[in-house]
Amino acid sequence: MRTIFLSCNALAAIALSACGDTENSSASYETAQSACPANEIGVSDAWVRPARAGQPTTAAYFSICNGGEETSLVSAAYDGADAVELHHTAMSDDAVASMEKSDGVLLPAGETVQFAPGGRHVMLIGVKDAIAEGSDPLITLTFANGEKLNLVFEVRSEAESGDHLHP
Ligand SMILES: [Cu+2]
Repeated sequence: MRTIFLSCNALAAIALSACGDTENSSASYETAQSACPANEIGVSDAWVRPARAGQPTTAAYFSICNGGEETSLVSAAYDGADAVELHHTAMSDDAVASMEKSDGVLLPAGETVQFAPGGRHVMLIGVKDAIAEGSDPLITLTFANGEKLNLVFEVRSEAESGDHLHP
């Protein structure tokens, strides 16, 4: 189990170590994939919408770069909620957005998968206490290869897009 603090320094350290792992480093900054930690899963830009007292659900977002073999994100856990689910917001033929639960999100080798408003997100259901800006909720991601990442999320308000509202 590792705890990753997602600061600019941490991201810089990841970029530097990725560079250091590359024999021929001249081209290593040219694609977004170069920020992938070698043989590991890297998560960046992890944030969660604040949850006010009495608000039972909120959503968490991040981007995952898989520097290792193909695997899947199979679950997420947050102690302060009754349940945590992997969701995908889908648009129906008549342009109505709805959320679907998924049992796993494929992470192809060398690719980045975004969890972002309007798309994939981690849904926190039955939030027990308010999640306020300035706090640092800890969410654990579990992968099919057995790897777990304990991530400190930033609590960040953004314009409401409605994607996190459960029907
Ligand atoms: Cu959802």
